Amino acid sequence: MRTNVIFASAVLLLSLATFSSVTVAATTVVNVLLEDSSSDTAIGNMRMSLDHATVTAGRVTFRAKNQSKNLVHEVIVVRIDPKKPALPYDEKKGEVIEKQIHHLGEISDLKPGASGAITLSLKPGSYVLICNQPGHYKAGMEANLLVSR
Ligand SMILES: [Cu+2]
Repeated sequence: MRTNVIFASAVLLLSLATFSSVTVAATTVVNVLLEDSSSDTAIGNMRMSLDHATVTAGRVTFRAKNQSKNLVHEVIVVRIDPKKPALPYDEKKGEVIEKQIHHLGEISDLKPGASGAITLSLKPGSYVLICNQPGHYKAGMEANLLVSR
């Protein structure tokens, strides 16, 4: 009888351990706020802000909300090359050159008030989220994200 109790406890502990390792591997959610002077007059220009500066490597869900009253915004997730940290930029178009960056995925063309999400599997490294509507990147729509081990 006593052996059965010990065995049952061991099984219980084992399943708890399995459960917690699953919990650790769960997806991290990063909320992304897209704002400009139409959503908040205190914002001189445009802004992209994240509720995390660092996340652990693995699955990351980005949930973006466009707070603008009149502008389309978007979120592009870019992995930064440590040897070339500056993103290539086309001054004429007012856009980051998407063909020349490590473009991992995007939540494109969010209408004013709209929300969207994307889930990516991220390796450790430096990343930047940008809005590449013409002029928006230089107007301040970028946010850094560090992915740690
Ligand atoms: Cu934008």
